[in-house]
Amino acid sequence: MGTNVPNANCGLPEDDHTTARAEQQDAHDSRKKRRHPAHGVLIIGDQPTIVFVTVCTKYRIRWLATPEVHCLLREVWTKATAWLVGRYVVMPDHIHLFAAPNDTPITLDKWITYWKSQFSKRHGVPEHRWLTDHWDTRLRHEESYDQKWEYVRRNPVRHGLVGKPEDRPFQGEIHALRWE
Ligand code: NI
Repeated sequence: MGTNVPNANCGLPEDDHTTARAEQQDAHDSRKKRRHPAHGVLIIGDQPTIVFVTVCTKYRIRWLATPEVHCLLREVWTKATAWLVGRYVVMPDHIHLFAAPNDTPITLDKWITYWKSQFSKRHGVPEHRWLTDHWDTRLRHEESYDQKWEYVRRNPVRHGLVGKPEDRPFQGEIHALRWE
């Protein structure tokens, strides 16, 4: 784990994302270069698509890692089925998740906007806000979902959260995404 200097990378230390560069660095670093994330997710024919998504809280306020929020996120994701949430990690100020389109014309961006607003409506805490934008990147075909998950799953250790119960992340899987 590195020093916890807040920066533009979702509040992550710079050395957090020196391994498994593809999706994590796209997710976090594109913000520094562009100010706004690039959304380049294409769905190509019948090829299976898995997208790695990072969603942050507004001002990186740490309100996500509670049982209530985790439970509601799971409910909202379970109902918002245009895209299927696979494995995910809920950190205090950001979420990493994998998602796959569920035979849908609804874009990833619209789907994310939808579940964020559903969540906020039901959560009912006005000061708990989402960053408007998000980061997404499509896994390249030769990449392994399992390997990416292993990397993301270790996020809490790299974030230095281990041993701090109040910051303990929440993680799980809603749908088993097919990656064949
Ligand atoms: Ni992270």
